[in-house]
Parts: sequence; structure tokens; C-alpha cells
Amino acid sequence: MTYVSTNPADLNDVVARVDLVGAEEFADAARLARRAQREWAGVPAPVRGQVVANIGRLVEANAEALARVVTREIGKPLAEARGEVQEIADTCAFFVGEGRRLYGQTVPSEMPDKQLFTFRNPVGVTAFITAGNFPVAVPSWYIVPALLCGNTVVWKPAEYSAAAAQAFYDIFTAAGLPEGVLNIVFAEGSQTYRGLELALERGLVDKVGFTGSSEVGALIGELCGRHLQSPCLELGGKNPMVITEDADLDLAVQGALFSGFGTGGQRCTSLGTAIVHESVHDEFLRRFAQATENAVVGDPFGDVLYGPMLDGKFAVGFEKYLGWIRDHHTVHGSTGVGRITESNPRKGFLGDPDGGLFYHPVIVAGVRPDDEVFRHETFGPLVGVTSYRELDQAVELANLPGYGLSSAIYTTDPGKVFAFRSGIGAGMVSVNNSTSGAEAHLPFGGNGRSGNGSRQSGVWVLDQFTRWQSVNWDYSGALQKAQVDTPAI
Ligand code: UN1
Repeated sequence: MTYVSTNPADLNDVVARVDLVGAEEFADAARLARRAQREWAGVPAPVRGQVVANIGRLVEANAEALARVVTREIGKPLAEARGEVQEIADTCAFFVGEGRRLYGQTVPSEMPDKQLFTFRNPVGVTAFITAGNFPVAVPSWYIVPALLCGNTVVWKPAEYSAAAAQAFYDIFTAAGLPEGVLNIVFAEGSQTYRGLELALERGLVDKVGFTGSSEVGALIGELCGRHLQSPCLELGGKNPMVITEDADLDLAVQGALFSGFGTGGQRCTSLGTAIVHESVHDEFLRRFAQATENAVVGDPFGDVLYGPMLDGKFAVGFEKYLGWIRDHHTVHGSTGVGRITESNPRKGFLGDPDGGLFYHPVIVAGVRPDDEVFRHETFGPLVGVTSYRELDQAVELANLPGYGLSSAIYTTDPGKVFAFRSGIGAGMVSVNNSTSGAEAHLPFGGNGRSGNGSRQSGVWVLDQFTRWQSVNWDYSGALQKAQVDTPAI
């Protein structure tokens, strides 16, 4: 079966065609990765680091071309696509040095003439299933450290970002990865699941990473759990932004605009609900609605806040929430809408199959805790706004949907920052900044419906892609039994 990836800003523009594989071929890719793994693990870690350095250099040399593929294929504004490509280079820069570290420890023994050590071993074969909203940066968060640690990889990118994924793969392999070390497969969802199941049953995969929806993440988690594996799960978010009575409101508006509508709200870290102190709620809403109305949506190669939806299936998913609003906005709340650029007359017709997948930004004021748009990730340009009286109540509202990825507080009061930080269930907290826009060396990940506590990026990620091995070495020449023969004082 062939998948045709189209430009979401112009559905007649075909960007790539890729062959989709079945479950058996998915498992075959894992077999190739298994075959290549021992040899790759035998390459000294500093040399693997050099390969990572080569990848970084090649990414930089091809940055503009890669960014343009990303923009054309998923409609992400070019400036953001450039940033995303930079994130791969940053990830490489960070992990090059880890190739010369990958430290173990020497540990004292409780007995004489005996020494204890720890070593980091690669986990083996890793399998990554990634989303298309960050078609190159997020895969690099998995693939770069996994390779550096001596693992081989099977990678199943989203089909709708196939051209970006293929360009990424070509750069990585050109940097000097031996055959079988990085394997790319495209497959439709059920075949991917079945392929992973087969690979796990056959003992061909040792660690799974999945970035995508909480619903699919739960299925992957269950599957891995049956094989006693703990995957990295980076799932959805309903990320709150609390705006206190002492906040700089203009800054908060800028933050809400970018967090909520940047990338068309299609980041797992996008703002879900702004929770605003009642004394500044009306003023915030007025300024936010004004800024939203002035926002320009359109050609992602132009100077716009955001472009089209990533792909038709996200447009369909988002329509569901727009339907909910149509049914409910007369009951409570109101909606503000932005404008769509008219620079290209073919664009901007909502729901026009010949136009792009463009949607107005939507603010749902007066959103309530039992509303569907309060509880669920909408993955589109929609921000709810509500108010609170006491900070405790704001934190409670922020935690209510049960996700726990990102969050933000806008305040000038350090006491409120710490109260928020310790009360919020999110893995990430921004202070006077956007809920999105992670840096490549800080742990990234969530709790609750956003993930199982695994983290990506930074030095902490080494614990996902290596396993500790303890070694005890007795050179006393006698059988010294721990505890029994431990010298007494
Ligand atoms: C995602 O949406 O899956 O924090 C990841 C950010 C990005 C990563 C988002 N750098 O916005």
C-alpha cells in the first residue's frame, strides 16, 4: 500500500509517496536491528559520539532544505521549522560529549580485597514510534541518545510527515551509521501495533518509545507491560496557564497567544486553559481576544502565527470540538475568532477541500470543568479561559483534567511561583513564559495522562537507553560471603 503525503496548505501538492509495510516487515526491521546491535555496541562510545558529531554537522549543512520540507509537508511556519532543525543539532551537540563520559562508578565494598563497580550497558534494540507535529526534533530526542548509548533503532515516523522523516533518515545514515543500525519503516497504525507485538513476542525489541495520543500510549504501555518492559511514553497535554492578579498582563497575553495558537495548537505542550485571577480576568480576556483577532493565519512560508492543520485527520479531530462549541456557546461562554490571511485567495476557506486545512483561532471564555473542551486535549487552535479567586483553587483547576505535561504561571510574586510549582502535577513548569518551547537539554516529559514519568533530553535520558550493571570483584583469594564475612568493628 502506498501513502501519499500532501501539503496541508495546498492539498493538490503531493510531497511524498511511501510504501507502507505490514506487521511482519515491521518485525523484520527489528531483526535487522538486532543483528547489527552487538557490533554497534562494540564501537567505542567516544567514536559513536563522533558519528553523532557528524550527524550534527550534516544537519547544520542541510538545515534550510530540511526546514523547508517540514514547512511544506506539515504547514509549520518556516521560523519554527528552522528552530526544530536547530533542536536536532543542539541534541547532537549535547550528546557528543556524553560519548566521552557514559560514566560508571567505583563503589567501596564492605569486605577487604574486594571492589565494586557499575557500568552502563546499552538496552539493545529500541523501537520508536513518533508523531508528525515535530517530525524531526522529537525523533532526534530518541534516536540520538539511543544510538550514542550503543543501541540500534527501528523508527516508525508518522506517514503524514514522510518526506521530512526520509530526509532526516538520509542525513543520519550519510553521517556514517553502519547498515542495520537505524531502520526506518512506515506503517499504518494497526500494522505498527501488531508488528511491535510480534517483535516483542520474538524478543527483538528491548525498549519502546512512543510520542502521540494518550489513548494509543495506553495501548502501547499495556503491550510493553505484558513483556515486562517499561516504555518511554510522551503523550498528550491539557496544559494550564495561571495568570495571577499581579501578573504583567501584556506579557501573559503574548504567552497565551503563542502557547495556545503557535503551531495551530498542535503541540503536546500547547496551552489548553488560561486560568485567570478574577480581578484581572475581564481585562486579560479583552486583550487576549484583541491580540487573537490581529493574529495572522495562513501561508506557513509567510510571516504568520500559524499555518494549516498538520494533516486531514487532525482537521477532522478538531472539527469535533468546533461542533461541541457550536452546540454549547449559546449556553455559556463566547468565542473570539482571528482572521485568515488573504494573501493567497485559494486559502482560508474553512472546510474547502481544495483549499488548505486552515482554521480560525478560537477562544472559549467561561469554560467550565465539566466541559469537553476543558477536560480533553483539542490539538487545534482553541484556548479556554476561566477565572479563580484563591491560588489553591487555580492549582486544583489546573490539575483537574488529569494530564501533567507542561504548565505556566504568570506572576511577579515569587511566593506564588513556588506554591504553584509544588502543587502542579505537570512535569514542566514555565514561569512568565510559554507552556511550549522546551530546550534540548532539560528533562522533557509528563505524568498522569501525559506519560508514565519517562523523560527525554539531557543527561537523564541516559537512564532510559542504558541499563546499569553491577560488578563485584573479589581478589582476596577466599570465598568472602557478603554480610556473613563482613568484618565487625
Ligand atoms: C510535542 O509537541 O510533541 O516544547 C513536543 C515544545 C517542543 C516539543 C513539543 N520543543 O514545544
